[in-house]
Amino acid sequence: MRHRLLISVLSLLAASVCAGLAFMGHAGDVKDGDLAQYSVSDKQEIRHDLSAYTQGLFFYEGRMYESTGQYGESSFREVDPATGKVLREEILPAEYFGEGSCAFDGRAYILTWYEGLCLVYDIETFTKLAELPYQGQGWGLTTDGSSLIMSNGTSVLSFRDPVTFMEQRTLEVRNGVRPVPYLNELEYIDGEIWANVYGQDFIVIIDPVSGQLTGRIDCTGLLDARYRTSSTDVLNGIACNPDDGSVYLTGKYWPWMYRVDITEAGK
Ligand SMILES: [Ca+2]
Repeated sequence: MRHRLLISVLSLLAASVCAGLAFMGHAGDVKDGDLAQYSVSDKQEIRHDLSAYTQGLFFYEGRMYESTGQYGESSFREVDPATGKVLREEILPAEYFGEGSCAFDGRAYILTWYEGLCLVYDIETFTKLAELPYQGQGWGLTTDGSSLIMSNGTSVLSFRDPVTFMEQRTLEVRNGVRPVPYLNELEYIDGEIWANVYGQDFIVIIDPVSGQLTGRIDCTGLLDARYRTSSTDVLNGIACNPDDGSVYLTGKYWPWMYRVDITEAGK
């Protein structure tokens, strides 16, 4: 619960925080005076399948699930959050590039990148129930408990009906006036949307009503340099266990995932 309490308290202080850091690497483009800055203050290492090109990570009823990508390597699996061991696995058809995933009402939803289909499985039996079509690319997926929330590589998130996958509304994510593109893996935590940004070592926190960023979590160095190889790919994968508020982060082809404490930078 630690991060929840800190974020709740610190959000009240956000207006007084003025880190003055440029965002998205474009110095001078955006003033981040209203953006709360967080970092990983503590982490617990948990093994992560080195062959997992992580696209989605989430908890459902106390169990952790992960979806992975790449043609011929894509899968959906249940993972032991204590050991990282893969407990169950469904290999996706070789012509599907797995993307983000989440669960709603006993069903797991797994996006595909270019295939335009959301794969729906019974989360208890891993039996495929449906393939729901959508337009455009699929990147990240989460749920606020009533809608599914999807990213597609742009700055625009779409809210979708869990039964039909039809789009209900869209939300442009902005930092001030500037759109924030490349939104990737998503996690709905305590009324806000956390999002990986493709190729970046930070996570953004998004107000799901206004689309404005409210915070930025610096994850630089989360995966220690000694574990990096030529195969190591980007930070991607956010899961929160609502039972205890614990947050887990990982990356594509990372040897570790981390149960993390998030605190305001400099505190
Ligand atoms: Ca997630």
